[in-house]
Amino acid sequence: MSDAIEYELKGDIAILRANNPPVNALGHAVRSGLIAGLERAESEAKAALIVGGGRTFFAGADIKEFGKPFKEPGLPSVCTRIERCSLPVISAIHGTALGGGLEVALGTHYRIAVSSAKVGLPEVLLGLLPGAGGTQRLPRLIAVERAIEIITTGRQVGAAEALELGIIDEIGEGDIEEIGVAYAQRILAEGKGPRPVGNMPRPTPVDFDAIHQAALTKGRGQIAQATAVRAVEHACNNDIDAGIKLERDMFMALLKSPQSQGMIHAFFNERAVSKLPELKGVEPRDVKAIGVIGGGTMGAGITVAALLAGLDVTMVERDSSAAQAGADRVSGFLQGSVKRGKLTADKYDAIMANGFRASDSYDALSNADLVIEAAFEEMGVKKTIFAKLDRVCKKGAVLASNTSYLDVNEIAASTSRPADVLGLHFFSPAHVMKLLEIVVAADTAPDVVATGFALGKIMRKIAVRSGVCDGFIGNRILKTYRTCADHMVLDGASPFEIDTAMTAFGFAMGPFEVADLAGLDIGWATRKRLAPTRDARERVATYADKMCEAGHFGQKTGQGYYIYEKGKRGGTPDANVTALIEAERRELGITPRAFSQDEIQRRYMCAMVNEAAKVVDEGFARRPLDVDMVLLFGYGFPRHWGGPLKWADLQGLDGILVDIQSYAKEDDFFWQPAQLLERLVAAGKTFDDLNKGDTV
Ligand code: 3H9
Repeated sequence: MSDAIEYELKGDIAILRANNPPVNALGHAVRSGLIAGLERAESEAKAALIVGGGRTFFAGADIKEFGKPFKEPGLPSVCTRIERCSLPVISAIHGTALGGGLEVALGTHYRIAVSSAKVGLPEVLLGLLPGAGGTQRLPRLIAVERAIEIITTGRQVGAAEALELGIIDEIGEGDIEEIGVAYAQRILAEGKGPRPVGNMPRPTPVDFDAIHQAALTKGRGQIAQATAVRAVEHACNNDIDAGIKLERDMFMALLKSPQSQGMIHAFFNERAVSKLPELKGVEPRDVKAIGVIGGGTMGAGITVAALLAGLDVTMVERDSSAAQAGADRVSGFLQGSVKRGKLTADKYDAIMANGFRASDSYDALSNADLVIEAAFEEMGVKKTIFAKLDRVCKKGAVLASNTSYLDVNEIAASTSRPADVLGLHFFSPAHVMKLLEIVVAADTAPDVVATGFALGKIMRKIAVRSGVCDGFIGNRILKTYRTCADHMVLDGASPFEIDTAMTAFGFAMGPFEVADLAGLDIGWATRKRLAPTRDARERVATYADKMCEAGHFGQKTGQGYYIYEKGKRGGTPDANVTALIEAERRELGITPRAFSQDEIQRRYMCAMVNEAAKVVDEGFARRPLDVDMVLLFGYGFPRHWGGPLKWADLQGLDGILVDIQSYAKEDDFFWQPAQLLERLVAAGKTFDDLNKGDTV
């Protein structure tokens, strides 16, 4: 028998205990261990109990095996074998029974769980659908609409809800194996036998066409959810074996799709991105109390994220009324968390009484372990603040700037302790957005970098290392694809067409909608800042400056690219913007041409990929996956493409290079092909090869 399933006979009960840390993924050894265990149980026991050793029941199929040749026994046949066992089979669930894990449990005849356990079918979050009977058994066990909802959202269902729905039969408290054995004994004592879910009546059909269409619309280009709806439909029209076969075909088709490859890339790399080889063995400094300079939206957001992570926060503002306004903002955000049920009222009171204070004096920071400056984006302002921090902060305190593009080396140089300085670039709203760029300056000490990553972990952020360049990883790439969008506008596309094309690609919002949300004054200020050093060959759209001169700063002024009416969601295209664009085209002598949705998407993505390749080649991002995670978690890049460089790999790098070279015939200043892209194409390699340690 395989070590991955430990077998123990306890009286009449055969215990099959998973031993495949960390999450008991259902790899080949586990699957064959389950089959062998059942066979042995049938010869010597009266019931079988399946339980997870360690911290959890099975967390699903082993995702690392996907893409490799499948080895028998496959998970669907394991679940069927369990279901057809001549003895009653019981699963005892703790931790998380997810995906194939829940499918194993659905194959068993009885299910008990501890109250902290969670169950779910999160396959759609990997671009897949449950492929071991989940779409056939769950709707036989619970109401079909509820099964569809659980399968298409991939959400984790708590034990209490699972009991109410009928996914599990009982909740017990205490040691999971003891609970499971006691439950199995009770089942034997009551004379109960196997109760196969597959033999339960087929679910009653619902309006599958409407549900399928709704899933397609909601998926914004993602296909897994809608495909899963069709798989559940098969449960209504087929016996269990035929349904499982159909489900299997659909699962295999999705597994080969670029979307699941993108999402699996995202799954592994959101975990890999913060594990830097250079930090192996480097101990982070202790961080319990932090300071935040600035009580604006950003400072308050950072404060809230830190407070929710259990840190003590002192906020400093320039005077007492600004400190009060900052404190009010923090309290408002936290009350929002209470309203949404994310924070209890008691916890809110405790935080406001003990964990947080706002002050107008830098002296309040003398005990802070780490300070994050989130003040106005102006080098002079930053230098003054860092000089003050240098005076008041204790030795060894980490001094961080939340700047989004300024030179962190220059900021560090304004202190007597540049080794303690780094950039911690949060994204607004900082208590919501997952991305944190850890900006490592020339003199930043390794343990300060490690402290940045440790803080990211405590605050549940996706922390990505960036070198110091204008805009760091994300905003530098953003600037390039935004410029590409501006060029398309000059040449004939409307901002609204571009937004439509990019939301169809999968972005939650198009670039012009995002600009309206962020405020158009930011881009205006950046253009003014960069104007003196701008290359004469650069094409710059100036209609946006005219919008700003007329006070169109986006959503906050009710007018940007779109007009926003109070009480209405979203905006409507502003005809004045179209007029300004047309005037500029006339001035420049441009005859506008039509852009198809495909061309808009292709040019936009090529600009993003080309700049991202330069950022990697220049070393500001260490690996392509760093760029991918920045765009996924900070810029709304669709997860089902895995990130821009994974998208590029999936499209084929040679085609992308050919397109960039053809665009360069129109504008060889903007479209300079990245040398890394050229080298990868020449070597027949992908960005993902670089993630795995390859070089070109
Ligand atoms: C499926 O089941 C398909 C079937 O329907 C049909 C098949 C035919 N496989 O997240 P953590 C690794 S699809 C391989 O940091 P946590 C993970 O990479 C699957 N590895 O811990 C990490 O490795 P490392 C459906 C896996 O406590 C380590 O375990 N199931 C798998 O924060 C610890 O993970 C899912 O989609 C796996 N299935 O969260 C569940 N899962 O240390 C996916 C984890 O090298 N997993 N690893 O970085 C999760 O959601 C979370 O990992 C879980 C634990 C909630 C379980």
